[in-house]
Amino acid sequence: MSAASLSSSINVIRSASFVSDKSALVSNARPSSSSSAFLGSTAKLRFNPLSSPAASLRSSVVAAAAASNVVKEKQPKSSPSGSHLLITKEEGLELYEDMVLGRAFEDMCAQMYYRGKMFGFVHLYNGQEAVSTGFIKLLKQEDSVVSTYRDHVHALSKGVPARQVMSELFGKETGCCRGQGGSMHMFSKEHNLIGGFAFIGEGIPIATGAAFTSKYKREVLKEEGCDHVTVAFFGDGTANNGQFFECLNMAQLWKLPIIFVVENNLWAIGMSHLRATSDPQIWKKGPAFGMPGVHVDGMDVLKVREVAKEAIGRARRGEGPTLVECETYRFRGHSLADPDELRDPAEKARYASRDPITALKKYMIESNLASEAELKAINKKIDELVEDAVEFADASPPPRRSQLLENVFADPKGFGIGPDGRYRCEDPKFTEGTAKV
Ligand SMILES: Cc1ncc(C[n+]2csc(CCOP(=O)(O)OP(=O)(O)O)c2C)c(N)n1
Ligand SMILES: [Mg+2]
Repeated sequence: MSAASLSSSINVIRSASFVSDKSALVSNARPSSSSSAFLGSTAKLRFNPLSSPAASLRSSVVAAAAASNVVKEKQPKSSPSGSHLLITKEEGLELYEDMVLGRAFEDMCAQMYYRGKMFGFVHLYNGQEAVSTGFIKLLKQEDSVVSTYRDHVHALSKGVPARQVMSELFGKETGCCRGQGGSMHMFSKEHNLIGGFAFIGEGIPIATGAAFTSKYKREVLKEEGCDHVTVAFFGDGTANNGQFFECLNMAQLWKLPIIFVVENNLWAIGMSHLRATSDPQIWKKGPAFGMPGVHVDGMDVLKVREVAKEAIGRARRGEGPTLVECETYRFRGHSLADPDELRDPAEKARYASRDPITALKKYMIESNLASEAELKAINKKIDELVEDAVEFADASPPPRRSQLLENVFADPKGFGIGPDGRYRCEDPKFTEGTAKV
């Protein structure tokens, strides 16, 4: 790694430190020890040193080099206005509304799933909202987002209407994929949501390709103003997959405008992060490939947003990719089918007490950025919006049968569907070989 890239990575790490300092305001109410409770579950994990010397080494590395130590390298920075606030009132209200939307929408999803309105697996994002909101609310419509199977909230933050997301979950024709994608495959061309991907790691090369497209348009096709960036979200477990490393290499080699955002919620289904990876500090893999790596408290939307600003800015200026590890936590099981019996109740309680929505609310009120009544009004507005989404989805028609072969065959009309819209296989003499294909 060159000295230049090393110093650039240190700068980014320092900027995260600076954020952590300032936005400690968010955590004023928390005991100071909990405001830097990184690697909370993994630090607790016990290894048997006799049976696994490597594991015991790993455990001490974690204790010695938890990212909270990284963020202790503080750089004091005064704001030009002399204000200590990281956001304006309008920005704060936008962040609050987006996080409340994500939470309320998914709480409703759980209800609808258990009432049998949705099919297949449904993975909720409860607890991780600060990551989606912190990044996506800084993006333009033309910027791209690539998600995973935990994709509803990314879609909402990117501006896909709640009605369309809920309808997709209900498998209805009015869904953003006309009911053909379902929970794990949200997609919207209009909003440049390039998709939820059910196979882990599958979205990372797609995102890398999208970022390559932006660079190609700008540098080869000379498209004026094409400074679009791509943000790829994926989990800690996924960061052990090969595509991740291949894409880090390509992205840095070609200085692509992409941000790799690892949502490290400490678990991959029932597998603890520390048990599955040789070095639990995922952000370090950025500098290993020559790009900045940042670790940030993913339960704090203001910290995430500051790190996101810097990474998105770098990408837009053509300075290349950034790897950001957001330490976060999911408040529910892996999917709605998971009884969530493996995770330690004390760990769950510890993260529940750091709810990112509660923290932002407290910051807004204590900083006189919003009153309790204003925030309540937002909650009410969102409740109504989610109710409306459910009613809309419920009343929407199911996809027509003719959609079945769409996106499967290049020309479904010429293949399985006749000019009258009926399936060829429904022709009376189809089995006698008389159907014209
Ligand atoms: C290629 C592939 N292998 C295995 C799976 C099964 N699988 C589904 S979710 C998951 C764990 C992913 O964990 P993580 O990346 O941490 O994401 P999280 O669910 O925590 O958001 C696995 C292994 C899959 N979907 N795709
Ligand atoms: Mg995970």
